[in-house]
Amino acid sequence: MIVALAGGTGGSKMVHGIALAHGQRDLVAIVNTGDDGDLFGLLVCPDLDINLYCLAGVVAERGWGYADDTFRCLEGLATYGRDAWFGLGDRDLATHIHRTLMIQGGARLSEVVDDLRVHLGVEARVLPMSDDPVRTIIATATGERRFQEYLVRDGAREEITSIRAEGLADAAPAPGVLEAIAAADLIVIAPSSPIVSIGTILGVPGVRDAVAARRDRVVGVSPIVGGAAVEGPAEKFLRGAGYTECSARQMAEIYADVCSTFVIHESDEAEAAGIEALGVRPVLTDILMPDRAARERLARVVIGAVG
Ligand code: FO1
Repeated sequence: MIVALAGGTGGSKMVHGIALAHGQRDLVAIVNTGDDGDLFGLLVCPDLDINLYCLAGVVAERGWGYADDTFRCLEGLATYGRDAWFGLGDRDLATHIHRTLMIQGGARLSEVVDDLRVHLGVEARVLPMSDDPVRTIIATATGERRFQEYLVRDGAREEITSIRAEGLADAAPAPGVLEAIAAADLIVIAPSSPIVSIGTILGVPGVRDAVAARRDRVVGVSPIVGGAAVEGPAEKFLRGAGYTECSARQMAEIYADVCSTFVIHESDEAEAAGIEALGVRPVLTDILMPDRAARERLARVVIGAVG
């Protein structure tokens, strides 16, 4: 069984690649929920939905939301003066309405995700990191805001002064999370943000220790190439968390206690010695995933990286 720890857009590409290379039957994705939020009274879980839609083959080309969606409801809300900065498509809204109704009916988030998974025809198991609400809060010089407000509404423009994950210290791993980590033949840390995606998953009490206990079977994939993020404002999150270096080596250092092997881009060859010095084995390949073939190819390298 392969277990992947994943955030949203970058993470889902790796999860999809593993599904293409290995199949979905023995695949478990453990997904960040710190990006979740409430919009128009609906519980929205971007990273879970991105992974589900990607595995179901219905994700939009841009990497989030449902393919070929329309935005008539959002346009209508804007007409009434409502905030329309978060692109909730009409088909996507069905997911948020169904999830919210299930939660209001007493279901746990992990039960909802499994219900969505079955109805979307996804064979892989998709687990939220926790059933307990965790909310990433970003602080800048102008104040605090929720994760999606910082990223989407405000375009991640301001420097971050601090990041905290509300509810994380009291969150319990969702059912199946620790069991999957303990039973995995391979654990893949996807190229998502080490701070606001993977860092949040590893921050759920008990998860970092569980992954560290399997360190020999853990392979990480760098989200940084040539000192810059492959996608998203990863540098801002790193600086906000107090890191001054943005490099593949720095990523390996953040994960050194939990992963024995780290896959970096071939152009970052000069970083390999520094990664080895951390006690982490570097593997060099092309880690960019512009298309389906590249995802599958990288997944094969990642799967082959741990003997
Ligand atoms: N990302 C955007 O940049 N703009 C959006 O309007 C937007 C809407 C959206 C709706 C549903 C969903 O599941 C994801 C959505 N995302 C959007 C992506 C998401 O906010 C981020 O990529 C993740 O939170 C980062 O992991």
